[in-house]
Amino acid sequence: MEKLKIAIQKAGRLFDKSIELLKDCGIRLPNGTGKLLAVAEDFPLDILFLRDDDIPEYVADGVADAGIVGENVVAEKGYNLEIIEHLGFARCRLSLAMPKNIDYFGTQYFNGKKIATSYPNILRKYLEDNNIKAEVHEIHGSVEIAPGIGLADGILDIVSSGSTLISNGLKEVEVVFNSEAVLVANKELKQSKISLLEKLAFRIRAVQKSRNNKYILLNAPDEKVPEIIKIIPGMKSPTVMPLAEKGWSSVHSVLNENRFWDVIDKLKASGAQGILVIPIEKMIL
Ligand code: PRT
Ligand code: ZN
Repeated sequence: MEKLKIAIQKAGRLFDKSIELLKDCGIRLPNGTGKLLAVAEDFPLDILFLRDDDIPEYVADGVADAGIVGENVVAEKGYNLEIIEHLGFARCRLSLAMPKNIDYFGTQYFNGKKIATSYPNILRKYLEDNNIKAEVHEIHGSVEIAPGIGLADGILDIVSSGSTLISNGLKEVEVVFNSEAVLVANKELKQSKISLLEKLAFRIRAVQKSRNNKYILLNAPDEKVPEIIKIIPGMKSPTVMPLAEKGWSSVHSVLNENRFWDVIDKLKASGAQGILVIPIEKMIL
């Protein structure tokens, strides 16, 4: 039987979330780590555990059919891969940073300067696009200490909270690239593999949707129901059921996480009571 081979990071920031996502997609892995390859139990899938930097190349070469990796790594390696889904975790940005006590007057500050980074390709492209002539100094690991030891005038590095920059006396001055984990695939898969990949992507979308949405139940006086329905329109239309107490109804709907508190405030103002919000496990539209 045809199988899909997917590469994920063997240890690091992407590992737990990658495993959790596969699990939420109904794919179980045998226990025990440290192996290069695992065979999934209830989906025709083999999982290869690799260093994240190697994933784009393995997928491009066809050693793996697909992979889960940061968009930053995909962009830096430059292979021609298909981005199938954005996965919403390992969000970060690649930013230019410089010593905090030096004035920054715009991108031309970096003209004639030396910039340290582990992302030379992304940096060179940015410099070219912005007409900056700077020296690119490629280093691996601890990029943030380069200005402090006189190795560079600035850096291009991954930022998430920004605390690493602050504790090294640096300030973030330009966001060059926004990144999150993505599912990538080889562009020349055979049809049988594409079908499996689509099946996996369908499950991933259902998991993602469910994470962004909540099931909401509330009680309201009948005369308030039309107003409340406008606030929580639901997937197709909300469910409205009479309560045992005359003149009252229960309204059920689905609520997007991004609008959560705003919607709750509006519902309360409209006379909703006994509001319950429940996580959704899967959402198939
Ligand atoms: O061993 P392997 O090569 O597989 O792993 P790795 O050490 O190269 O990568 P890893 O596990 O550190 O990160 C994997 C991916 O996670 C990256 O390629 C990014 O896509 C994503 N990611 C998300 C991050 C961060 N957030 C992050 N904060 N990767 C690194 N960092 C580091 C960053 O290098 C910096 O030193 O955290 C520091 C900044 O964090 P803040 O919060 O202080 O700003
Ligand atoms: Zn790496």
